[in-house]
Amino acid sequence: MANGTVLIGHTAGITRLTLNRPDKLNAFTRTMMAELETALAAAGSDPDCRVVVLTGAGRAFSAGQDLADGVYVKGGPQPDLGLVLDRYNPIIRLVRTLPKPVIAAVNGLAAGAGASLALACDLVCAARSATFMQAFARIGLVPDCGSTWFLPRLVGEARARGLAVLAEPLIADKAEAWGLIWKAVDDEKLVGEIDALAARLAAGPTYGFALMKAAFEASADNTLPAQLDLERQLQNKAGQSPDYAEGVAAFLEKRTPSFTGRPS
Ligand code: LHQ
Repeated sequence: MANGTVLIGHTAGITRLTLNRPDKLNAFTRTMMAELETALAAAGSDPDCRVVVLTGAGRAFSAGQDLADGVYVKGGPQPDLGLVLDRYNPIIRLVRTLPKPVIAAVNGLAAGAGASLALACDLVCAARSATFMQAFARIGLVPDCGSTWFLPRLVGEARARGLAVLAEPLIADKAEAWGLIWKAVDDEKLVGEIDALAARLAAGPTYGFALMKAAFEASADNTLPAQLDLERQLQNKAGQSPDYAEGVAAFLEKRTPSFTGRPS
């Protein structure tokens, strides 16, 4: 989409989705949510897409919900924000269930639903100048789009609650140190770092990655015995993939594997 609120690019197995409302710090409008959901679903079913990179245009990743897009009308009726979340939640579910890795390239501030979206991704790399802000409390809201689920799991209850209640920006270095994100990199190195990471994952065992995502997703609710059973089932599937055969053959032949990413 050339002039959309989400720019879409495809190269060599990599789909790049760029939130594109830089003047408004890529705050989410209804249009942007719809375009992102459509683009993610398309990337999910595109066999030529083996990794998705999600980033923002300009100086922010995303400032979260566009507060001027019908979620508040001065003197008007109280809105049902649950209906607003009915538009976000499918996006978060898609990121989590997409059968390929999703990388968040957090180029700048990620606030509110923008922070939640980044945290939903499989790998989060942030520019050192980026900050993560659970902005919700600043406007009397509850963290949403999965943040109350992601935060305690990533950083523990104490830090999760502090981030939510205080709604202060957390710098990328500290986010990395706390385990909120994978990595903070120098601003000028972010694009190169993401390109290298995306190229590496695009050449990876995509089907295995999809099964891996399913395993991690289920682990949140599973007992260890149930998770062991699930791993057994998933490994059975992975073991029948051509990438397993190729991976082992390449190891034994002392060469680099050439993965197709396909289940069969
Ligand atoms: C914005 C926004 C924005 C509109 C910057 N909206 N224009 C919420 C509601 C409903 C249900 C579902 O769930 C949610 C989830 C959420 O995401 S709640 C959290 C919503 N986000 C916020 O509360 C953050 C609001 N923004 C800010 O506090 C500041 O803009 C931050 C601290 C992010 C950045 O400050 P500055 O660097 O000083 O930039 P700025 O404020 O000057 O913003 C630049 C422009 O972007 C400006 O527009 P303008 O036309 O005046 O130049 C802002 O109005 C616009 N903008 N965030 N969320």
